Amino acid sequence: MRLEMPRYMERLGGVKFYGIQRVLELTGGITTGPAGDAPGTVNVSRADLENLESEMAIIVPVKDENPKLLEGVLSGIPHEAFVIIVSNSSHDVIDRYRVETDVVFQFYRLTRRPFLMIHQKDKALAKALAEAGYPYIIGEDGVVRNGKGEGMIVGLILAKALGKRYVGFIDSDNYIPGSVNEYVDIYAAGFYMAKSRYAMVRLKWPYKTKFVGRRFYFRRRGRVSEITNKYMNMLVARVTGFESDIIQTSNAGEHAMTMELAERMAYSSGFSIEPYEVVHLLENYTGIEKSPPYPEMLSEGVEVFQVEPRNPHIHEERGEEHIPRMMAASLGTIYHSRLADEDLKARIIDELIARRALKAGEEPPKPRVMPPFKDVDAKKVLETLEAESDTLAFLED
Ligand SMILES: Nc1nc2c(ncn2[C@@H]2O[C@H](COP(=O)(O)OP(=O)(O)O)[C@@H](O)[C@H]2O)c(=O)[nH]1
Ligand SMILES: [Mg+2]
Repeated sequence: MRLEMPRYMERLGGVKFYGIQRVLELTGGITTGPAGDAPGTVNVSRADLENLESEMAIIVPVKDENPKLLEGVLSGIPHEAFVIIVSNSSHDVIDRYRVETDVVFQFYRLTRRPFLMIHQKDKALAKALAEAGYPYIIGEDGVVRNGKGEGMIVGLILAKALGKRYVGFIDSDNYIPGSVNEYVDIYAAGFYMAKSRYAMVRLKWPYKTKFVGRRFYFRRRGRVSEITNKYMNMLVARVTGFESDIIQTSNAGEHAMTMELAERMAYSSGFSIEPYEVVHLLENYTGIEKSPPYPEMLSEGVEVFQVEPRNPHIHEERGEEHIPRMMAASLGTIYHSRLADEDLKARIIDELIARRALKAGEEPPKPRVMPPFKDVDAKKVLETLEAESDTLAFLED
């Protein structure tokens, strides 16, 4: 895979944000000679991608998706990567989780792909997390709360239990297996470029593609993400004193981290998890915070790559109602940041009111922050699940 080298980089204390890099070739050919290392490009060989992917877990959050979509997503994940599915699908009318496990077992029979799969509401999961010292995602009813962020954290802890060095996320509602394939290769290419042990790769969809009338319409930007990026960059300006547009991936659901970074991050719930990751880095590792939670991240540095894939992003359409809620949750992470001043807060309120995502006199929701899982005994979580879970499906090679 050949990518553009980042054309610019902004260094904020310990955090390097690289500017958007586009994918130039999905397959970059030989990596030596004139075509191999053309100036301004990075060409990562198939073998290097596969090596990195063999140490990677891909976490797929699922909630009531069409099983055909899930099957397509599985088919797109490169063979070497280990698949972890965390499902919060309902089992009232039909047992959707059962249908999903059938899909995955059939896929295993035909491809021999190892996988691990669990239901978010499994009682043994909550018990295992509580015993291992991570009760933060358990709700009052004694099981893990609803939410995509909560599912992702479950996946991260299981990836740690399996000893994976890299973790990436792929949504289960993606219609294009080829784009899934490209996303995972991009994660690997990012880790190939990274110099720090603390690296993150975030994707910026080139287009949010919709079918309008009789043809596809390629919208250049998603609405929520464009607005979140605008205010995230204002938050950056509160750190540097300079406005910039360096951050282009605030809402990147498709993103990946080294485990060394993932286990040191704090997370927020539901759909605010992705923008909160950026806020957390800005608050703690840009030099403003004199005693950050993990000083080694400040001294070694954190690298954030932002890559634009070639494939369009076509996913399930959810209707308009959840957009204001997502926007309020996203901007809430910025609004409630300790870096936000009164001026920025006022602008966020105005924006949300104008977009009917907030009523006058209200504040956007405060993110519920969950601490790092670095000191959680992840292996113990998996052992408890293997002994007690009703929903765990786990097949190693
Ligand atoms: N495990 C889990 N996955 C979820 C939950 N809610 C949503 N998802 C999944 O998270 C992904 C993103 O959700 P989606 O509604 O497509 O969000 P959008 O694409 O950002 O609008 C999809 O794969 C969903 O199936 C949840 O509560 N738990
Ligand atoms: Mg989606």
